Amino acid sequence: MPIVLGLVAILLLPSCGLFKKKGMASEKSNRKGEVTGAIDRKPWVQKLPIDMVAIQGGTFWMGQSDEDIAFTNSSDNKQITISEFYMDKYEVSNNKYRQFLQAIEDKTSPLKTNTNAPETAMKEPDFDVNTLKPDSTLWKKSYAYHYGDPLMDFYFDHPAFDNYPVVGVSYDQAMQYCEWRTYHMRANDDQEFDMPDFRLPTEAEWEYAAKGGIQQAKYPWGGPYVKNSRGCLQANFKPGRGNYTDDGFAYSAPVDVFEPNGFGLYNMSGNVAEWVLDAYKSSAYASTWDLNPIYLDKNEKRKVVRGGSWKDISHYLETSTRTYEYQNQGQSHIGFRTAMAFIGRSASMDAKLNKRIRR
Ligand SMILES: [Ca+2]
Ligand SMILES: [Ca+2]
Repeated sequence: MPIVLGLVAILLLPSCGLFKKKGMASEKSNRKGEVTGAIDRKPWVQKLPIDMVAIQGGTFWMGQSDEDIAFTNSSDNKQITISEFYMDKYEVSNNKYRQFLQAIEDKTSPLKTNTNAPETAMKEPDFDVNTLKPDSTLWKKSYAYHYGDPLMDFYFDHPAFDNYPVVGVSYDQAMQYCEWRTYHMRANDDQEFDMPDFRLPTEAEWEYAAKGGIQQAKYPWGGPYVKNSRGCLQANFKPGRGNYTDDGFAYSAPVDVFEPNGFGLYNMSGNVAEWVLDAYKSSAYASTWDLNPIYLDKNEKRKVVRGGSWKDISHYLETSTRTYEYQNQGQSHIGFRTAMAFIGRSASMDAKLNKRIRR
C-alpha cells in the first residue's frame, strides 16, 4: 500500500497544482444571470525589447560572499526572492544615448513616430537637452595629474566609441533616459495596453542578475578567481596594483566584450559601474523586505552604484559590493542599464516564452 501511495505522489508531483489552463471566465459565453467576467477583452503580450534578456525569478542569498575588506558592514547575507523581469544585456552605449539626445533635440522629429499607435496613457515628457548631455570633462577633471584630453575630446562624439558605454551621466540623467525609452516605445507600439516602464534595476534585482543563477557567486562567472581556467581575465577592471591593460583595455571597453554570465548579461562586473534605483543606506538590508526589496528615499542624495569599473580593483567587481555616488554627479566610470517588470509573473512562468512551465 505505501508503494501505491508513493507512486500516486510521484505522479502528482510534476504538476505541483498547475493544472492545465481551462480558459478564463471571460472567454466563456456571457451567460445571462451569471458572473463570468467582462467579455471582449483583447489579448496582450509583453514583448521582449531589443537587446534585453528575460531573467527568471528565483530566490538567492543577497550580500557578501567574501570578506568585507572595507569593513562597511553594509551587505549582510539575507535570503531574497526576486520576480521575473527584463534587463538590458549591455550597459547603455554612447550611440543609444545619442539617439535619446537626438530625439529630443530635433524639434521637427516628434518622439511619437507611429501615428497608428493607440493613445498612450503617458504624457509626452518635456526634456531639456542642455541638461542631458554627458559631461565629457570628467575624463579630465576626475583624476589629478592624468592626461584625459583624448577621451574628453572623442569619447562621446567619435564613432570609434559608439559601442562603448555612455559615462558622465548622473542618476538623474539616467532616470530621464528611462522615461524617454518608455515613452518612445509606447508611442510606437500598436497594442491597446501599454508596456510597463523602463527603469533602472533595483539593487536586489541587479545583484540577483549579476550572479547569473549561481548561488552566492562572488563574480558573475562564479569565482572565486578573476581569471578563467585558461588564465584569461574575465572582466575589464584594474588588475594587480595598476596593470590596467592586463585585461585588454586601459579605460572602458565595448559593451559586448567578455563572456556573458548565466543570464546572458555582459559586463555586470567591471567596464563601467552602474546606477541602480535604490538610495544608499548602509543598513538598508536590515529594514527592507525579503520579497522584491527596494529602498527609496527622495531626501537621500546618495544612490547605489554597483559592479565596479575599469578604474577599480577586483573587490569592487564582486556581485555584492555596494558603493554610491550623489545623484546629480556623473563620473567617467559610471554608466547604467535599464530593466522592466514582467507582468503575469509567477515562479512557474517562462519569461522568455511568456507562458507557464509545467513542473
Ligand atoms: Ca582594464
Ligand atoms: Ca558594468
